[in-house]
Amino acid sequence: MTGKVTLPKLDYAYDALEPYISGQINEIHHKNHHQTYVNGYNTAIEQHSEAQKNADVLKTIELQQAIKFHGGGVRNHNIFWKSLAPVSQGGGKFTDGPFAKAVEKEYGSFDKLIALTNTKLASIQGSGWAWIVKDNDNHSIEVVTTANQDTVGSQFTPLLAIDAWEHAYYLQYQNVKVDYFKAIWHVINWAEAEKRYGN
Ligand code: MN3
Repeated sequence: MTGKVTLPKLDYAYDALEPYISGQINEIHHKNHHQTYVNGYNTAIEQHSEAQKNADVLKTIELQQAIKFHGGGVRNHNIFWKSLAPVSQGGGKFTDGPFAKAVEKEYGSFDKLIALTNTKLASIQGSGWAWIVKDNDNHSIEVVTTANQDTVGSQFTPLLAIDAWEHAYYLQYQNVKVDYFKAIWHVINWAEAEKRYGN
């Protein structure tokens, strides 16, 4: 079947984000969790296409949740891996392009944007994501959260995605997720945000 989504290769080794995110977490997160969303999405789309051929209205309705969940999982993780970089490849390093200037203008500093994002991350109940996005109408930079594998809509250009599911940190940080939220900024790929902001 054409149009299948695939698991993207990472731009860095699994252990390249240590000590902030362990190699074990990255390997399981990529090879198992992300792969599961890829498989789930492809299966649901194939079933949807079959149901459509059969004019099975109920089946197409029932498949919508699986498409939303696994499709969100695919897109969110694709953006998540790009949102991270090893320190040796610029992880954690602030930029000074148009995105950086907009951050300064709207928030005062990168540190204030990080503090706001951490507050939003901490407020997520259960599983979800925090996003630094560009509003496509007024071009402002916003911090938004989504529940489960919900993704941000086309109203926003996602600049950075942070995974707040337990599978993203539990093996290393256990219940102290606030330490994961503090640590991740050491490997945030601000250059990626700069690139996405310009597009
Ligand atoms: Mn995840």
